[in-house]
Amino acid sequence: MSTWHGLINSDYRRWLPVTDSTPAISLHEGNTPLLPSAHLSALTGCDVRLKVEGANPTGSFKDRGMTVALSKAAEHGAEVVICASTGNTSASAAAYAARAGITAAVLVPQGAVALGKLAQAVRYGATIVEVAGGFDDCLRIARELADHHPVALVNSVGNELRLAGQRTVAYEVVDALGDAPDIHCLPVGNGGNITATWGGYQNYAGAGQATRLPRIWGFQAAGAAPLVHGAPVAVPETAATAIRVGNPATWDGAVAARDESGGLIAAVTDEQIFDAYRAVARHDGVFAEPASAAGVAGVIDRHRRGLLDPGQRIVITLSGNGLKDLDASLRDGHTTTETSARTADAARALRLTA
Ligand code: AN7
Repeated sequence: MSTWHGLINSDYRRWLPVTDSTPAISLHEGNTPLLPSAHLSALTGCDVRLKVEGANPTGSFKDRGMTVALSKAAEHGAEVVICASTGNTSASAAAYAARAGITAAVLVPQGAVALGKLAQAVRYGATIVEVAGGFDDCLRIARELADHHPVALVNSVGNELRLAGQRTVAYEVVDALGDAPDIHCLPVGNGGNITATWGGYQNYAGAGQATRLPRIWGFQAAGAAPLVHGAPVAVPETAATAIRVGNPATWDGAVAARDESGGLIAAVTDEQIFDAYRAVARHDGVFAEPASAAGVAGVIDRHRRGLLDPGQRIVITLSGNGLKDLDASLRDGHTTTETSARTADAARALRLTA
């Protein structure tokens, strides 16, 4: 049995911009499950697989890029890294910075970050600034700070290190399936991951590791869908806080991924996102955070509207772990039945007869 020691220590290392003098700052990220979904396959008549990115060390796909960004930051002797975040980037940056002995400064939108993500950043020892505004304001401030102070920006905007790391998801999918799928679906916020996922498939096909390229289907929340409208959204709104972004920094990359792959970027409502969030937990046993279910919502929506041909192989990225946002789960309704400390009462409450 071979053991896994993270992306930088794997065969994927040759795709990463690291050298012999780059220290490996790793939490053994990557190598995440690619699970068949019996439920979604039966529903759509397709072969649907779930790429469970919530299984990464800090619970999201961000770890793929952050291992590269912090390894390079450590190589260059950085003392402080900074990022803007809807939550997952801050948790990941904070963890990898802790491992590198670097200080992480994170800017998050006040009151609009799932508590689990904030708790991670706090526990990993990040310096946290809550900005009275949205993610777009956080990113503007982070960029200005990085321009004028000796701090390294680790947002994926123009950050080849982050994108190179995030491309590995496509390599893993191709290696698991033997070739690229017909369609790869994923949620879209700031546009970095759709850009990286497409870039990964392109790299692999270019190197002869895949014979074909997938269509990339990205999904934004309807209240935060600038790429669908073709214009920034001044006040983005969605309960899927991870993708509450009005002006994606990697706009051109996202549009190129859509157009070059013959794919699409479409909107799904919060209701559809939360329905999908419930469905993958209930039927597939995967607790993914709300935003990360946008790709599932999109597949279900396209199927219902007769826009999904059966017989295709579909991979859906579930980008983050449901444990990060317990409020979303409990707010969404839960069933508890109270009883006394007697076994017979519990049996009655559970409707167990005989
Ligand atoms: C679970 O943490 O942008 O389109 O600052 O956390 O690459 O932005 C998170 C984004 C999808 C969207 N799913 O990816 C951040 C941040 C989850 C996410 C996205 C995010 P991008």
